[in-house]
Amino acid sequence: MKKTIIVGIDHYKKGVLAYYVEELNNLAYSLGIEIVHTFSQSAEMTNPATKVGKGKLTEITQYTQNHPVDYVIFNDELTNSQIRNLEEALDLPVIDRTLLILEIFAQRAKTKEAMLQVEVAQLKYLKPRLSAMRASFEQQQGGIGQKGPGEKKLELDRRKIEHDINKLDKQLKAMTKVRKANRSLRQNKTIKNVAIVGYTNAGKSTLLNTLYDLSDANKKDALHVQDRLFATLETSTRRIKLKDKKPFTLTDTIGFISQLPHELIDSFKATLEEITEADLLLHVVDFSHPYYLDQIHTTEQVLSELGADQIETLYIFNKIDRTDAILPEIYKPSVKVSLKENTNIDHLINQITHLLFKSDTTVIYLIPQNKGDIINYLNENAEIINTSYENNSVKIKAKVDIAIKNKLKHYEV
Ligand SMILES: Nc1nc2c(ncn2[C@@H]2O[C@H](COP(=O)(O)OP(=O)(O)OP(=O)(O)O)[C@@H](O)[C@H]2O)c(=O)[nH]1
Ligand SMILES: [Mg+2]
Repeated sequence: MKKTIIVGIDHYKKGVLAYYVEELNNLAYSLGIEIVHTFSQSAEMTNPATKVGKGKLTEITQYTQNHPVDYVIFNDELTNSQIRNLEEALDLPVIDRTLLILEIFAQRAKTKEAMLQVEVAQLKYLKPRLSAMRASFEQQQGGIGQKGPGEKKLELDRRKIEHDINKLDKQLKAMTKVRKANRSLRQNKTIKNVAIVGYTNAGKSTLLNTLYDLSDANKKDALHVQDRLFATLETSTRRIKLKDKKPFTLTDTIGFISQLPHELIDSFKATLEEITEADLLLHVVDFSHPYYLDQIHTTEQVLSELGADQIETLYIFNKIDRTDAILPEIYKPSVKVSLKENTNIDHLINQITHLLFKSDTTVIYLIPQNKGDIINYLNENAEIINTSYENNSVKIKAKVDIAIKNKLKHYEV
């Protein structure tokens, strides 16, 4: 296993740096990198040229000269010149949090679209940092002692990157078109869209699986759930039809993390559009996490960056099998659940359907029995309260939305 040290600048409130370092630890570990030491630097002592101050840099150099270390990972994003200065001083490859997250996304991406999205993000990150990154890549490849290629080559590479970004962007745009078309097909059916959001590892995919499991469907392909950061990099949508309830679509997407690289948010915009166009957001929170409040805050920041902060939201405080904490008052409406132990799922479903369909009205229809298609349509798309038979007609009391109400006006009694 490769060994690294972590350097974090403490510009957080008390104790929170330790949590970000722990998170960075997990991220690095899943790339097969072991953290051997952590340095923290108070925010007042930073130096714009090297991020850390002179004294800290000496301290770090002394450590790396006397211990086997392969990388230095910074918890904060670094500029081109900071990377260059640090690599010169430390004589080691320097990586920042952004690059680490990009690397994980690159390893986890499975679909063509996700792979393209990550590649574009990587190129956009790389472009302004080309000269510095080259040194670190060469060192990683064992090219120690070799001089970096000349400026001319660098210029060529920059142009090639520009060209590649444009090319990949075009391919992504084509995929976005297909995705849009699929989505508008769904919207034609006046079905409501629900999107699951939340910090990575909160239980989003587990939530989709739980609801899908309770749903009437023939074939059930469960989503991949795992106890690690960024298990999901693809968007998955399922039609959920719970007993006696109206159907809706449910979309699971990538989790958020603090300092989620802008390049990633940008290139994943198409995937994340499912969120901005949702009728309701289910914000899943790992309630057993010591810093769950920070995670909620981070998630809400990304949502507002996406322009999705005005969408009605149900907070789902998950993993109550692991905590006795009291629900925070400010996050409402909310529900406490354990998706693992299936605690409080009925309440969860009622909350979701209440929020989603609260503007529906109760209507009584009298439909001739030979109009089977209309009866089926109601059964599929409305919440049926009761059904009875009168002469040659079916009397149906149902809760319907405005679109159905307009469409079936003719049969109302
Ligand atoms: N103890 C406990 N663990 C849970 C609960 N719900 C989910 N988990 C576990 O939490 C881990 C993460 O679950 P996922 O559903 O993959 O989380 P996610 O939010 O989709 O994560 P990413 O896709 O990585 O963003 C898995 O190991 C789940 O089994 C719960 O109620 N209690
Ligand atoms: Mg997931």
